[in-house]
Amino acid sequence: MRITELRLHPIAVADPPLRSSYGRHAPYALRTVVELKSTDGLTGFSETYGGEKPLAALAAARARVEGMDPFQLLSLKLDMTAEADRAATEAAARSQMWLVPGENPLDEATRTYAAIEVACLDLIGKALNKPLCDVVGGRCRDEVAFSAYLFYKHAGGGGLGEDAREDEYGEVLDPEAMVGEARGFIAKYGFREIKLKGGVLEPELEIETIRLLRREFGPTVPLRIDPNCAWSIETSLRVARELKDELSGGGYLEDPCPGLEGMAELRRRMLAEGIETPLASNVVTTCFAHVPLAARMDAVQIVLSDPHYWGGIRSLQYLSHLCEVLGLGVSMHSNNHLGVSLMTMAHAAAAAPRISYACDTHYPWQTERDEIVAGGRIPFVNGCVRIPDRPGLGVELDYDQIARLTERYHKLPYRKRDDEAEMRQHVDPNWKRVLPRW
Ligand code: GKR
Ligand code: MG
Repeated sequence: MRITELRLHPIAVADPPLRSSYGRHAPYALRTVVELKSTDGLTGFSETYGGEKPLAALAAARARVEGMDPFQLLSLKLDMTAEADRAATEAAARSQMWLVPGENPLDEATRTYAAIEVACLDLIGKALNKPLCDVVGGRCRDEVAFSAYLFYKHAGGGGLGEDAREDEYGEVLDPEAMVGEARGFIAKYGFREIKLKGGVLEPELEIETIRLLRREFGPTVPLRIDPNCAWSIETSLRVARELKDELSGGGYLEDPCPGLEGMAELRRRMLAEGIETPLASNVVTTCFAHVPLAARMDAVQIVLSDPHYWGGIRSLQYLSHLCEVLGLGVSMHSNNHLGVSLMTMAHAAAAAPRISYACDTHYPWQTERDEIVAGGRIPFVNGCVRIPDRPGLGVELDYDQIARLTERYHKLPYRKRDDEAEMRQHVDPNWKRVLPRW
């Protein structure tokens, strides 16, 4: 089998005005759908970051990909990422602190390779008539648990004008409203772990939010909070102290403060006070070179994997193994995405045994009107996605939807995610991302 054609579909997906330390989400999130056609008449898919740069990087890979045998992933990986991986030894430069995910030029090669790899594995699964996780060595679970990924948000459901989406949760800018959002998420999807995106309100209010969530759902629902580096070491320590009980029992503190050194110092000071809440990260550990370093410094105890920027599904398996050897835990990070990415994440987690936490997903923030998977939205049952008994990723594309979302992409004035610009336009004309803010 050979790849005959690489097709790229840039799309725009309605997204509510969610808040984080990056700023505010724009009315449409950008994604790219990759399609590989083969000499066997099969088509493999993947979904990745959107906008100009990811699209250009994928287009530049076309000459290498067209004509290749999709089974020969190793040589493709070496060709595309070896140089970037060598450069990644400059660990700090590869951090995800200032750039929104998908915009760091240092992980561009890995991201681009990942999108091609997943589409090749989808092709291989289809050629062998096997689910994707079974063609990379088999699965350790048939269903993958996801967490309720809660965001503070402004009023609005995403989209613009006649294309605006219903606002399911309304404005959520205080602790009580967040409990309402959480109730909605859990009633609708059955999630059994909660992640709160923090770094938005004063830390006292975010502490209060976690306390109310604990009161509402009890200790059997693990809680995690992620302010994306918005707190100083001092503030992080105070939050860790105040939420010592609430973040225990399967919860964690994610990227509270900037930098590997900052996280390591926080950890030392937490342990000195008897606070054992693990620190997780998708900011200071974004590539393999970071992992032994973070372990040695004890800066991170849980690495947040993500097939989209760690180099695909097989890289996630390596990461799972490496973390096992180093005694680190593994969970999964997410960004806005649709059903093709959700299935990629589910297959990746099914094939990576060290993942022991419910994976993050932005999926509930998108709607049926934007789904690109034929047949509509992928269901969560008790907070889990089941690995379908179908070849490859187990989904096909809805081409009418792709056409609609591509048309919308071309009408948009922006070609990259810029949460700061959204803040300045809608909330405060002088808003700047300041890390740490508190
Ligand atoms: O969607 O605003 C967001 C998140 O802040 C996302 O961009 C982060 O990468 O979910 C991510 C995280 O865990 O840091
Ligand atoms: Mg995070």
